[in-house]
Amino acid sequence: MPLTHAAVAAASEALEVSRDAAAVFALAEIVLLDVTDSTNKYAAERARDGAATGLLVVAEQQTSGRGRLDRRWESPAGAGLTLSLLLRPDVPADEWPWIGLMAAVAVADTLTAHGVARAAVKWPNDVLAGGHKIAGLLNERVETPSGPALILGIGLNIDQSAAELPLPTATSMRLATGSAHNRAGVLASLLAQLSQALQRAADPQARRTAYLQSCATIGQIVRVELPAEAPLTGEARGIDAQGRLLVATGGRVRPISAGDVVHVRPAR
Ligand code: BT5
Repeated sequence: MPLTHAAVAAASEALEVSRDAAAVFALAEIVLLDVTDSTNKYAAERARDGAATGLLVVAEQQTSGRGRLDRRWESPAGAGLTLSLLLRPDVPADEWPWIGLMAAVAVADTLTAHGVARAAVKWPNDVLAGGHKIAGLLNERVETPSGPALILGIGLNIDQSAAELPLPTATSMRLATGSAHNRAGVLASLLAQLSQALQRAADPQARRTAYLQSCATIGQIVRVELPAEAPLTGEARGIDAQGRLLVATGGRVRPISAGDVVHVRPAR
């Protein structure tokens, strides 16, 4: 069923409950688009034009949905959720990665609340269900005349059949649970979870605990493709205060701030 503006606005009412407590995240404006190239691109343009924190952009279809490193996010019209949230976080830039990490936890928690088994985060912010990718996040810092902004981009597979997914290693809520899900309802849960998660992002202890609980990467032998050097393999041991993945390899522990992780097998 297509999302309507009324349904998205109703979904955002879930936020009213936590609005007092969560000054970090109140929806200022909702844009629902039938089609756009990329909601992240749209939100970034609005950010450069001065849009305030709390702009939510939801698209029924993206013609050029983006992943990290110029990869693509493929999702048929109306099958999943593709959205971006513009934030202007009032915290130092080295805290920003935690906002993205917590957003991934919010997606995993939303899936769990909707009956998806074994929903977990793969560091840094892919979301898996039973080891298959069900959601991806693309978080981008954008420089704007009124200061830097953070665009949180979320693609979540809801109604796709196996044939509508780009890879055999991908899944959707429908495939994972065997039943259909109301997209407006999923959006409402996701916004409420995001609101909570973004509050937690400001608390070093709470965010670390929440991330470690949700993250399937720790305790795995991982292969990490690094931006400018040869891939490395080692045991993912934990995350540090900056949210970097700690990988034990070649007799030392390397903090990884950016890279593509493959779970090879459990460490023990
Ligand atoms: C991501 O990148 O997973 C981030 C995806 C973010 C998409 C959202 S949608 C709303 C917002 N607006 C945008 O333009 N983007 C964001 P990455 O980790 O680089 O993974 C990309 C890879 O995931 C692709 O190369 C495919 O292999 C795979 N992929 C593409 N579409 C997928 C899907 N629907 N489900 C699972 N995997 C997919």
